[in-house]
Amino acid sequence: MASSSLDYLERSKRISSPVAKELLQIMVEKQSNLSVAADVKTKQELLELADQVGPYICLLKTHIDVILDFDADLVDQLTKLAEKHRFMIFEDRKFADIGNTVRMQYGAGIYRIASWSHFTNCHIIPGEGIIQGLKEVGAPLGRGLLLLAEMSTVDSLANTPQYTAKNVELALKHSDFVAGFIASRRLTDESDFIYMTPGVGLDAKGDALGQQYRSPTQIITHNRSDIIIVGRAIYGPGKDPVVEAQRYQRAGWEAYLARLSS
Ligand code: 5IU
Repeated sequence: MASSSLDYLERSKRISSPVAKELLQIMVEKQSNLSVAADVKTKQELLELADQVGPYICLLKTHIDVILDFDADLVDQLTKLAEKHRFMIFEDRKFADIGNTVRMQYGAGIYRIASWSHFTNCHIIPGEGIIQGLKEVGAPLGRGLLLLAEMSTVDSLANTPQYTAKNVELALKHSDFVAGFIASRRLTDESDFIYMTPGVGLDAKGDALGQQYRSPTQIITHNRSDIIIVGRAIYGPGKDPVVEAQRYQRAGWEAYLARLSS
């Protein structure tokens, strides 16, 4: 049976990645396949947003390098909020350098991403060495990698069949560290991975810089992805993050139930 037709609970028992397993368990417990993309500028904004939306999400996606006043206390507090509300953390770092360099970028520097982020992601532009370099740092800490097999933007160069297929090939080869993909759809039934999709919105169709939005129904029910990643639709101008997080949580979960019954 294709694993996308199994429910999240059944998959949590079978999937090999420990972080994907924990994430699927949280999704079932909280009835949430919503990740909030917290693209805010300050420590206080990030912590406030995480505390507000925390009850409704399974995963908080960060861009830690945009935080003006980043310090080590921020990740301590974020980790506490993740425990309080039971969500996981995904630093959307999009590594893209050679293995030797990403090893340092992931494990060291100011941000020490591997020390606090359950998931991170990379482009496979440099080839297999980037996965090997990240794995050296992340695997001993029990972290998981997501491969950027597709992007949501209108003219992304990642969305070519050959490039996407190479992502799948490398994920299968490194399934001890690769937990899943960033993609608009499920890419393989050969082995189970977790799929996360940005570019999701119920109202706007896109932004002025090439972003495109599709509905939770399209992404979860029809494309068989697992997690919707939603940013500005939740905390943008005039939005109430609690109301919008609840709305997207509901929409994402209904789309999942529709997939199971289809
Ligand atoms: N993001 C995308 N598209 C992608 C990838 C990542 O939008 O293909 I990979 C990120 C960028 C931003 C979030 O952090 O997901 C989407 O935010 P909005 O919902 O505000 O567009």
